[in-house]
Amino acid sequence: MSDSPSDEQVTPRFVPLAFKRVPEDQMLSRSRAFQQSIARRRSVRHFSTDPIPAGVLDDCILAAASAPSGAHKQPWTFAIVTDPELKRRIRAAAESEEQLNYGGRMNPTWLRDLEPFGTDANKPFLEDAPALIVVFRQIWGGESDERSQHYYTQESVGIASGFLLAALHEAGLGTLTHTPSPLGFLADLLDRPVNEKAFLLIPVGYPSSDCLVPDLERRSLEEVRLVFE
Ligand code: IYR
Repeated sequence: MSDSPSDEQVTPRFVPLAFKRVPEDQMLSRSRAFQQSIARRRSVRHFSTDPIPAGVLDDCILAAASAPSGAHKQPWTFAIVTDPELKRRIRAAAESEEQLNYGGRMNPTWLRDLEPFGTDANKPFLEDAPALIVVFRQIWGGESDERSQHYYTQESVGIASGFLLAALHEAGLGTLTHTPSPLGFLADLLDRPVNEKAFLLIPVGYPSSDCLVPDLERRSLEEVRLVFE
């Protein structure tokens, strides 16, 4: 007798892992090449309006959706927004929240910490970028009357978002990890069900030709790495 969804669960068939060992003499050049490529990724706040070639965003989303997740629940939805009117509404909603943030909802220390980045409540990139990808986190699965539990959704969606940023960068696109706060308006504007919470808003496109970025330094290997031998 099966009286709950978990009773109906089937144990997956196990199959041999199709793992290809990289020859040892190529490993260091590959790890170095990836490190050097991803280190060139920068947060882009000034976008060209040029469109993105068809299919690129779909591939990147599939790469993101291949991330590991708690109990393989795959608790994510990725919304691609290119509709100018919808982008305009997202910008308006984000800017009205950010006006409150910059107007005092962020404390003085926070505002001072943001000064080097030159950010303010004005968010033209939400309309200039040819696409916005909104990452939603599913706090549970299925329909409300037959919910399935999801696990480690923050970690799972965080990892998927990292895959997505890396894939978009490797495809030749600029991105920003934008977190207008609070993010609730995104689920409303995109008509998402109650189990989906907006996690991250990622403007995507080509940097504008006059795009400036802050000249930042990254922590060195010695600063970020511990070795226990
Ligand atoms: N969400 C605001 C403020 C902001 C906060 C942090 I922490 C940043 O690293 C960048 C911005 C905004 O988007 O302007």
